[in-house]
Amino acid sequence: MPSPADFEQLVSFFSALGFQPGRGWDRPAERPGVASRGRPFLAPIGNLELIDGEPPTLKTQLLVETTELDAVHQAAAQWLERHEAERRIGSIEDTYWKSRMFTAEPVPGFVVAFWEWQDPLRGRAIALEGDLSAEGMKFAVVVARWNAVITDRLLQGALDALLRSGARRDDIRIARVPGSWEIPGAARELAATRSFDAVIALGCLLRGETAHYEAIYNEVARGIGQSQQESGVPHSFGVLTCDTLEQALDRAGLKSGNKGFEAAAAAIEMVSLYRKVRQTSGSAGEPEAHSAGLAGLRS
Ligand code: DLZ
Repeated sequence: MPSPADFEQLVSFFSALGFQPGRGWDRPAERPGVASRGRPFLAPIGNLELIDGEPPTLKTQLLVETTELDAVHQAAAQWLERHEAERRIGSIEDTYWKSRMFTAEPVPGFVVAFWEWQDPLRGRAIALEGDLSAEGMKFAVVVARWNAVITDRLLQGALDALLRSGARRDDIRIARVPGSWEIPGAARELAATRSFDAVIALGCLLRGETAHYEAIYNEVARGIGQSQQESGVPHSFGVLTCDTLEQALDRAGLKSGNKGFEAAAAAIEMVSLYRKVRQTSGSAGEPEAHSAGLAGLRS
């Protein structure tokens, strides 16, 4: 049982290591001298592990697994130095169980061990993700003329994202269509040429000005999705659906970013992801049928 002063020290120590503070609690004394309080610290992933047999360390029974051991060691050492207790921290050492560990004693008698697996990938979920480099990629951008004050800005945003990510001007084809209604047909035609790694769809539907707004919007969204699925070429969706022009302006570069830029970034990421999926499924000997939908991306 730590003293109140030790408790404060422990709270300060664990806060300094980067734990997220949880919702604490304080219970007043029902009998003299028996007030209590709790200060939880949250970890992104948590589990409680009981160990039988040879213990991981003889110095403590409290072990905290981390994925940033060096940073935790540095933060702990700094905290102990500030509290003039430099000597109460050990150096990082290898363990016999393929990990590295150190112990610290933030208050006398309270020892905690921090450890991490030596293999940095152990225990981590490895996600397949696309990169944001557009080098060597070819794009078709379909942009609606209706509400051009908005769609021109979306186009500028999309071109900005493509060029700044390494795409060459010659590898970007812009196709203008009358309105959003025409986007899916043009997108499908462009995808069918097999000349592009991705299609970026840009348009703006304004509820107040569009009769049958819901019907048109649904059809545009469905058509772009269908073209993507049937062609196997990634299509990104940069068709704004707003109640007012003001809202649309916000999403075309004023207050809420530029959805054209975001759509282009999504297209780049998806092309990169498709390529990685093809590479990994090739090396893992996946059946051909699995990647058939991606065949159009082969360069
Ligand atoms: C007709 C129409 C209307 C009323 N509103 C919009 C709009 O808000 N955004 C847009 O992109 N297009 C609009 N259109 C045009 C249709 O999309 C289509 O181009 C025409 O109906 C011709 O087929």
